[in-house]
Order: sequence, then structure tokens, then C-alpha cells
Amino acid sequence: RAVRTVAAVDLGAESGRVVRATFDGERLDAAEVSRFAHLPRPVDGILRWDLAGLTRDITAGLGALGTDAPVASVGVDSWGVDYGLLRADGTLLDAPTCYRDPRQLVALDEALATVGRDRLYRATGTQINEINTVFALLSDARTTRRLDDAATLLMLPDVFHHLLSGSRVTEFTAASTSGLYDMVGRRWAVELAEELGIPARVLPEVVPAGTDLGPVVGALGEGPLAGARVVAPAGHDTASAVVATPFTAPGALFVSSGTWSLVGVETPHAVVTPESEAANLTNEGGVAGTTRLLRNVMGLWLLQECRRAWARQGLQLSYAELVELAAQEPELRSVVNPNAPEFLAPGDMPARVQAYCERTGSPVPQTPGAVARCVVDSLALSYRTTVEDIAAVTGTPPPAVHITGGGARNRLLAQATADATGLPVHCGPVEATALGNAAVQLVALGELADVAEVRAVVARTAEIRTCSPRPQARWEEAAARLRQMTLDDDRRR
Ligand code: LRH
Repeated sequence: RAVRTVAAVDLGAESGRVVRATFDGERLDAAEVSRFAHLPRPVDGILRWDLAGLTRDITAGLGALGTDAPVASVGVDSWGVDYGLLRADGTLLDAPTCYRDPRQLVALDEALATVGRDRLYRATGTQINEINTVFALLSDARTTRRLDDAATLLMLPDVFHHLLSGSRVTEFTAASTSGLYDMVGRRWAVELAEELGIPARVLPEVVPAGTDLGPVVGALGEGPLAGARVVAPAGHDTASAVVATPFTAPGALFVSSGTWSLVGVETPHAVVTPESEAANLTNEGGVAGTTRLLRNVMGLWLLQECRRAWARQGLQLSYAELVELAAQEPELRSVVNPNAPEFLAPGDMPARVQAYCERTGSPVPQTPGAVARCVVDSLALSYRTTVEDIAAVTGTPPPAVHITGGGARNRLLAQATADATGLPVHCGPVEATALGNAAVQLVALGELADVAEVRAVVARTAEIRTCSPRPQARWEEAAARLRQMTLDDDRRR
């Protein structure tokens, strides 16, 4: 059987990569062709992504794919919620804004005052979270007036599909992160948009993952991508990661672990009930009609921001060194709510973690190792409370946990997760997102049958490590404390 090659562009909030994925009928392998770091910066008073830099780095990465094997197709996935705006003539209005801008918290308050929490949740099935697109758009409509000149909104992966092919549509999984998409009715929540003053005319046609968006156009269409199609993968990185999660049991929990930890289960339908609303669980779109019922937990952002803060003070610690230091600290000494609002924006994270411990009566962690231990334990604990909330809402306790993404390398976090949840934890693949991106393209090309086959291939190809739980009552007490802190933090919002 001939080897089929596709290109997956996977954009994370801290780094992006271009991956050459090959499928030989047995194995699905991903080889990184290039990797580039990037950061949001304030422009015109709003934190924005470096669109020009990302475009340059993606173009260079795709150009480096080489011409040895023809690339059948290319697709882009990225973090959720952010978007670009096109003018009527198809040009981009300006650089996409970043969901960590403080304007989103202000807009969340305005939205709550205008339509209320229940309306936002029930019209969409999306958790109320200040990072959602809907709040950025409310600010665009009412404050910056950015929408006045906009004809079409494209979720971020589709901004790059547009640059590659000229397409002007948005892929479903990406749209589902907006907080403006009705996950039960499967259409934009246009009435909600209008009630908030967001013109529904900017909301584009939504297409399913696997849609062929046309040939690669421009200079790229003449190099390694000659003859290649642009095929929308699951544009939302979490959706791509879950496609390539080799679940060992039905109803198992996924933790897609990168900048954020996305913690949830795959369900056949959206779950929008008073119980899911009270637990503030979100419904995000998956491939082949599935939904992910999940919670966004702040994730490794907390550790990465700590590393950046220490580096500014002259202390360079690799991620692995930091985890090593944390492993030497006693377990569960201090716990924070990873989703507290003060942890969202970039800044001096160690000081914020310490201030949080001080305020809530935990011993204040004094060293990088102690701060990191506090973060790791707190993440594991929040996975546990999410497991409990999901079990209460679906009636089915998850039987196992699968950690994918960069966080799957963190053995301390994996063991803490096993101990906190009392469940076996399977780690890997680390590159689930790029594999899932490529796999959906391969399904569209007819090389793989469906998601079940994708997962079977990934299970055959990927290296998976398993941690067994060591049950301890201390995690139970700590979980009760985390629940109380979360209630208090939500009241402060
Ligand atoms: C993870 C993720 C998450 C979103 C956040 C903005 O990368 O896509 O699912 O909510 O980024």
C-alpha cells in the first residue's frame, strides 16, 4: 500500500508546529518539520496575536516539507475562541485579538447584565468563561467598534485556511468554542448575538471537519504543496487531540494537557441541563456528530508563567528541572483553585500563587519547587472534582483517564492525577493534536474509515505509559477545600 502524506499545522498558544504525517496502512507517524514560539502583545490597546509572524512561520514551515513525497493535503488547528475579521473584499481587518485581554472580563459583566447567565448557557450549552469569543465580540461591537468594518468572522484556524485557499467558511469544532453557537440546535445562536448587539451578518457558514476547502493557492501551491488540497481538520485543537486519544474503555475521561487542561468525556449529544449548568460544564463540538462535555482548567499555563517570571529574575529552569524540584516537595501542602480569575492574565505567577495561598490559609510555598508542587497538586485535584461533576451529570463515572499533549510527559502530574481520581491514568500520545489533525484529513482522503479506526491505529502506533492510583483520604479532604475555594472565587467574579 502506498504511503500517504499530509501536513498538519498545529498552533498552540505558546508555540506552533508544522508536522509531516505519514500513514502506511498500519502506522500513523508524525514528524515535526518546524516549530516556532510566539507571544501575544498589546497593539492599539488590546492584546493581540502576531498574525504576520505566524503567517511567515507557517509559510516557512510548509515550504520546508520537502518534495520527496507528495503532500496530499494540509489543515490547520489552533487553540479555541480567538478569531479574525475579514472585510467584504476578503482582506483581514487587523491582527486577531487574544482571549487573555482584560477587556473580556468587562464584556462578560456587560453580557451578564444584558441577557443573564441562564440565557447565555441555555442558548449555547457553553460554560460561562470570560475567554469565550462572544465576550470579545461584544467588546468589538460596543467598545472598539471593530465590527463596523467587518464582513465575516473566521475562527483562527479558518483565518489560515483562508490565507491558504481563499475559503471564507468556519469549521464546526472551532465555531463551537465561541459561546455563540447553539450546540443543541447546531446553528449559530443568532438571536443571542442580536440581543447582545453583535451583528449576526458576520457569522459565517459552518462546515464539518473533513471538508475540502479547495486547492492551495499562491506561491505555496507551487512548492512542496503543489497539487495539495486544503482540508479542514477538527480546527479546535482539543477536538483534534480527542480524535487521536486511544480510549481503552467507553466513557473514559480525556485530559488534553497543554497551556490549558481540557478535562471531559465524549458524549453522543450535547448535555444542556440545570445540572450541567450548575456545574458550569461546557459542550464543545467533536467530529462525526459527537460532543465533548468538559471543563477548561487553567493548565500548564500556570507553570509556564512561573518559569517566565523566574527567568525574568535570572533563574532559568527547564520544565523538566522544575518538575524534578516539585517531585522532592511533600504532596498536598498547599492548594489553589487553578481557575481563579487572577491567574488568567500574563504576569508574576509565583507571587499570585503565593498571595492566593496566603489569603486562603494554605502554607505559602517559598521555593520554585514548592510553588510547582502546589500547581501540580491543584491541577490533579481539579481533574478529580471535574470527574465527580461529570459523573453526577451523566450518571456514569469515568473508568479511566487518558492524558494527551505535552502534559503527558509530566510523570508527577500523571501520578498525582491517578492518586487524586483513584483511576488508572494512561499517558500519550504527546502529539495527539497533530495526529488527530492529520487523521481527519486522512479520513477525508479515504485512507482511514472513521474515528474508531483512527483510534485503533493510534493505539498501535503510539507509546502509552500507565500510572496506577494509590488511594489516599488526603485527596478527598483537599477536594472539599478546592470546591469551597471555587465557590468563593466564582462569587468574586
Ligand atoms: C486549548 C484551547 C481550549 C480553549 C483555549 C482558548 O488549547 O483550545 O480548548 O478553550 O485553548
